Amino acid sequence: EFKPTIAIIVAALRPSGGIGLNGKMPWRLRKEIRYFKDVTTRTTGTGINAVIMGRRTWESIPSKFRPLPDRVNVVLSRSFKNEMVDNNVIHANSIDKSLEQLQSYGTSIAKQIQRVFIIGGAEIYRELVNDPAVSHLLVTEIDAKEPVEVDTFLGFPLFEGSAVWEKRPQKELQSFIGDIELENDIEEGNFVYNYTLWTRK
Ligand code: FOL
Repeated sequence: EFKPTIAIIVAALRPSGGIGLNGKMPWRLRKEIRYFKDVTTRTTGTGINAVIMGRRTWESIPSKFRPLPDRVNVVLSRSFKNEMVDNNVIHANSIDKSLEQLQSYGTSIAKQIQRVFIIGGAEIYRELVNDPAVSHLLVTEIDAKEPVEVDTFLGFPLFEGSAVWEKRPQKELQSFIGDIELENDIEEGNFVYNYTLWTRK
């Protein structure tokens, strides 16, 4: 049976939940993007991870960085008619179809899909956060010293208190990410941020 761990990963401003501006992220945080890359890529043993994203997030990734290397990339769009694999990128029109495709793709390349990361954007987070298959949220909580303009938000309540999700102790995050180094209160320009893990209550 194919039951990979499915986690949402996102960086969001507190307390607003802002995540985007004009189709891009409102910041460029070099250590944070390295954390994203390390966490989404890291596996134990022989498997490979997958990243699932919406079509607009795919378009927001600089073309020199996509498909994100060493991960199976899945792009979701309602206008994809059939599931297909094109240049190592899986196209699908639903999460269920994505998981089916991932299972058979993993078999075809003789690598098990270990973890699946939902990497956005807002519309995808909003639709998938309520799917009980999503067991973990990896949230980078960003505080801004000076106000930041955003036009896109995490589509679900979290920082104002969630009836569904609870923040876990840092040692549980460390155990989830293995040997990746965690730093606290990282400062970059206008921003100070921390990495957190949330699970269902
Ligand atoms: N979650 C977190 N915590 N931080 C993010 O930046 C983030 N970004 C997205 C989704 N969840 C996130 C979606 N946007 C790249 C660019 C945009 C993007 C996701 C990834 C990207 O180019 N990543 C490269 C590394 C690029 C670099 O080294 O500058 C990669 O290989 O992952």
